[in-house]
Amino acid sequence: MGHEELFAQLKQAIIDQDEDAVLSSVNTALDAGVEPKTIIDQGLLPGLNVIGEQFECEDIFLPELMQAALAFQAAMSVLEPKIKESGNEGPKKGKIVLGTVKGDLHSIGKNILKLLYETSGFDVWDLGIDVDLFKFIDKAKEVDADVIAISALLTTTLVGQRDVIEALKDQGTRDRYKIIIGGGATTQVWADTIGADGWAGTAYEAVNLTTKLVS
Ligand code: B12
Repeated sequence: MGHEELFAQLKQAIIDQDEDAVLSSVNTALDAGVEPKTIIDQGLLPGLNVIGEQFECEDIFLPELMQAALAFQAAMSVLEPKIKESGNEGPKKGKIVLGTVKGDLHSIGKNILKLLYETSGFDVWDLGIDVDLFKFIDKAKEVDADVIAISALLTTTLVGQRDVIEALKDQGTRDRYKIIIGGGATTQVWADTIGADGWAGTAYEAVNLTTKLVS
């Protein structure tokens, strides 16, 4: 089977919310020598985008959305250790406190970002999802972080990113950290509006940007 066909199969398995099919397609692709990161980018994420569109058009509903997310996460449990194996053993680049804002339960993009940060030589403190703004601030202070990276997927939770920046300003510690924001609902314009130090549309761009910001 050619790679294009494998990607189509991976994408379709996510669209079908079929965990077994996702896992067997992932294994087929790995056996065919496809890189784990390529499996994610060319197969699984395009499938998740279709799921998002179908949800928006009300072709599918929350249970299907959740099922697709679970199938995606099952694939990540196979791919993540393989990506880590190929990780960076060189000198550490910096300390990052990462999380998804208060009220927001989306973790997939944040987890991909965490994985890429770790394999690119950063130390990451992942606070998880639904993170209170003071948790970001307290953890950053505790570990003497270089960067606070904040994810948001919903237009209703975006303000959580601004709230972290405003609270840091109130405490007089805004300039101690680089603040980088991202996640489906965010834009460069939003990052500029709230005074973040950077925005990236993909986890790969985020790692490059963060590397520049801390060097
Ligand atoms: C999977 C999913 C879910 C899953 C999440 C499971 C999980 N563990 O994450 C579940 C089922 C829980 C869910 C719930 C909901 N969801 Co939802 N969900 C999605 C879906 C389909 C995919 C999201 C995703 O993981 N994408 C893949 C990742 C890799 O993309 P990403 O997060 O954007 O991350 C990339 C970049 O943005 C970047 N990045 C991410 N974080 C960061 C951080 C930094 C600092 C940087 C620099 C970069 C960066 O790197 C990543 C990799 O390249 C999207 C549709 C879509 N296409 O995005 C809807 C979507 C985000 N959900 C939506 C909605 C409405 C909901 C619900 C409100 C539905 C409901 N009625 O209950 C709830 C909200 C729950 C809550 N309080 O959070 C809407 C949001 C609309 C809006 N603009 O506000 C979307 C867009 C669907 C739609 N089109 O309507 N959802």
